[in-house]
Amino acid sequence: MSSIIEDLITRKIFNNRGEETIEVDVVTQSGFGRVSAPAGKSRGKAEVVSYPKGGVDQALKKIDDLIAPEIVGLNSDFQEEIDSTLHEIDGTNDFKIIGGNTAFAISLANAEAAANSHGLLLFQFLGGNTATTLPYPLGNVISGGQHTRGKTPDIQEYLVLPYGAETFLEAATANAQIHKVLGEILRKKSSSFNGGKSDEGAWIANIGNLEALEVMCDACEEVANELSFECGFGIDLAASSLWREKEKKYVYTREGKKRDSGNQLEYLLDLIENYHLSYVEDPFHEEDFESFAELTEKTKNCLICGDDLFTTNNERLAHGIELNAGNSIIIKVNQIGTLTDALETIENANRNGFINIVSHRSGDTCSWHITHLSMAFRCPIIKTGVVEGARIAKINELIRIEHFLGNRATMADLTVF
Ligand code: 2PG
Ligand code: MG
Repeated sequence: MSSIIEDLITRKIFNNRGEETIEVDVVTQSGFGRVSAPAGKSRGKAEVVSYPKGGVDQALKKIDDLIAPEIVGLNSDFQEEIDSTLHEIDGTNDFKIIGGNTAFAISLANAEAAANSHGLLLFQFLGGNTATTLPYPLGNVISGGQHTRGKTPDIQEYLVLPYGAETFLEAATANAQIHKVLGEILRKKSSSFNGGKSDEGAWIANIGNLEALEVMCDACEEVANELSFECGFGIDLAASSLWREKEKKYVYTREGKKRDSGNQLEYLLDLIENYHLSYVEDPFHEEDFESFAELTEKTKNCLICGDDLFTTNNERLAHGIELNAGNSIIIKVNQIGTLTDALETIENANRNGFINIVSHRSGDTCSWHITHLSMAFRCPIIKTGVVEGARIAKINELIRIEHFLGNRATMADLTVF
C-alpha cells in the first residue's frame, strides 16, 4: 500500500451553470482521488483569485508545466507538504498565478487519494474513528438578490434549518418537504409563479422581502407539525451586494428603501425578533466588522454568520474574534485555496466558540467532498441547498455516511437553539 503520487490527471468540465471548471485526479500507487471546483456568484473581495488569466485552460497548462513536476513523487499522506508546495509554486498571497480553484482541486483530490490509498473513506482518514457526528443541513429554498433577476426579494437566500431532527435523513426529509410546500404556497399566491428555480434549486418568485418571510413561517410550521420536530429558518442577505459605498447605504431595490448602517441594524433586529430567525448570514457589508459585533451582542439564540466578511481567511476571522463580530463562519475551501489553509481557520473558529458551517457555492458540481470535511472537522452545520443535482449529490452522500455508521451515527449538538 503506497500513497506516493504517480500522476495528476486534469480536465475541463462544467458546473451546474454550464460554466467551465477544473477537475483533478490524483493517482497514487494504490489510490485515487477526484475533485472538481465550485464557483461563487456573490464573491467576497478578500477571496483568492479563482483562475489565472486565461481561465481554466491556463490553469490546466500550469498544472502540466509547473505543478505536476513538483507534486508527482511526493507522498499524499503529507497534506501540509502538498499544500505548501502549491503556495511555493504560486508565490503570491492570493493564488493569482495558478488559481485558487486549481489549488482547491489538487489539495482535496490529494486528501481523497491518500484516504483511498489507506482503504479509508475521506472523513475517516481526516477525522479518525470518532468522526461519527452528522451536520444539520442548512438549505436555500427561496432565492433573491444577485442569485436572481427581475422582481424577486432583495435578500439573496431564505434558508431552512431543521434543528429538531434526530437523524440526518429526517433533517433532509424536512428540508425537501418544506421546499415542496413552499412551491405549493407560492403557486396559490401568485398566478405569475411559474415554478422557476435558481442555480441552487431554490424557488424564484415575485414576492417582497417580508412576504417571503411570511411564507417561510407557514411552510416551516406546517412541516414541523407534520414531522413533530422544530424547523428553524434564516436568511443570507449577502449585504455587500446591497451596499453602495458612495452613498453609504444598503439599497433595497424591490422594497424601494435605502438603509444606512444604523437603520440596517434596526431592520435586522426587528426581523430576527418578529420572525424568530435562527440564522442571519452577511447582514452587513464585508468591511463592517463593528456592525456585525453590535448585532451579535444584541441577539440571542440566532447564528450571526460571516461569509464574505471572513472568506474562510484566518486573519480576517482572528479580527472578527477580537471584536466578537458574529458567532459563526461559512467555510468555503475555494475562498482560501487549500485544505490546510481552511483547516487553520476551522480550528481557530472552534477554539473561540464560533460555529463552523461548511458550504457549497451557487455554481457547483456533483463533487461531494465538503460533506466529508463537515464530518471530519466536526462542523455542526452544512449549507448545501435542498434540491438540484449538485446539492442532492452532497445530501445523498451524508445519507450514505449515516447509513454506513449505523448506530454509531449521532447528530451535531446545536444547543444554541
Ligand atoms: C453564498 C453563496 C452560496 P456564492 O453567498 O453564501 O449560497 O453564494 O456561491 O454565489 O458566493
Ligand atoms: Mg453567503
